[in-house]
Amino acid sequence: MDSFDPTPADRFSFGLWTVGNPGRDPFGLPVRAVQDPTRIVAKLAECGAHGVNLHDEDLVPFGSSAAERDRIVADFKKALSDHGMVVPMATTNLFTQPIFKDGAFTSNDPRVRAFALQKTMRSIDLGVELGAKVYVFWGGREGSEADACRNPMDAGKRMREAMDFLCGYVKDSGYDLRFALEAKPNEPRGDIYLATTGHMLHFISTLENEEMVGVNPEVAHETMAGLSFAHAVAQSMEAGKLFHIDLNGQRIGRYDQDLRFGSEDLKQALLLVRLLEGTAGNAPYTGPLHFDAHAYRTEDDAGVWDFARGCMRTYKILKAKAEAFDADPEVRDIIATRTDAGLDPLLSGGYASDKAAALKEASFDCDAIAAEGLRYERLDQLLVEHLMGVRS
Ligand code: GLT
Ligand code: MN
Ligand code: MN
Repeated sequence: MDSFDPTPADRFSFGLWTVGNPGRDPFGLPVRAVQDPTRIVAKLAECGAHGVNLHDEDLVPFGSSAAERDRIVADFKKALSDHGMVVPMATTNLFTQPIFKDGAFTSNDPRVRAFALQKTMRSIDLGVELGAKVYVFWGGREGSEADACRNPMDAGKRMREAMDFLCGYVKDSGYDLRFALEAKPNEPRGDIYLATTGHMLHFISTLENEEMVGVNPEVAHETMAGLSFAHAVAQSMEAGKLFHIDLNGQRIGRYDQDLRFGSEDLKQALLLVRLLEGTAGNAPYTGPLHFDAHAYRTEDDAGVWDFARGCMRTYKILKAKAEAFDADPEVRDIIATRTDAGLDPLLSGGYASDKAAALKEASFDCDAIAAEGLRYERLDQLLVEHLMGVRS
């Protein structure tokens, strides 16, 4: 036990599908037993997590009767209260059942689109019953291989119609629930619509109830496309749209690996935690910290809980590193905000014709400015040394 062991105050959560992943992959059968959701709640609480998230089908198997549903939900609620756990987020499985083989909300078949809305409304009811305040949409099957099958503009329109409809449902039902849209560029479809967090941010601005809708970026999903995850998160935070986050590990160019948080690219992980915690001075993210990852296929049950504790400990260790880095006088000196009494008033507060005139007349010693070294080699080395533990 040390100060990096998680406690509920850290706001860490895991999906039932993450620590419950039995280690199945497209080439191999499961290597671990399926766990009852109530056991997952108990084990997560024991590890120091605060919340558990779920898809409708993670808890209530597809096709269950109303009576079975009620019994399962009652048992789950009891486990939550017995172990002091909450459900911060819920979502709909719109990808496992064969009916969704060509998408849900973007399907060409009105019957599929209608069924997707029905399933989502029922799943929203379940999420709200369990206390969820955030509802995630990951459109894993909303994409194509034979792209001529539908005009991608129609896919966008159908997605908007679905979101507008479901926002209307939440409002009409009087629910206190916000939506968080999760992007992923590929897998399981060849190309998935709205492939990055940036695509999602623009899409949200076209919705009828855009204030209800934000994003749920995932480390693996931006990283698999070779993009900077920290930049996607920063844009989301700056727009007031970071409603939820999926933390894990991933190497560029690979399939969606969903590895233990911080197990790949520690430098990016540190920069991410620095941003989320606001150690460099920005307003921190205060929502749930969800790990959407799973244990290696080599692990038994004990290995799953090693994995879960590892995700949470690494986050807390990186938080301490980020705090030390931003408190380091040499770092502060290098990244101190530059001021210029003459130019700053011209650069802030938007356009004015006198500012434009002054800027057009200003003179700049371009050679002298270009010749100044910015000390970023030293800055990055300092970051690496903090990370490696030789500076604190
Ligand atoms: C699935 C996907 C995740 C999503 C989950 C929510 S399900 O595991 O790969 O990234 O966040 O639908
Ligand atoms: Mn995810
Ligand atoms: Mn993923």
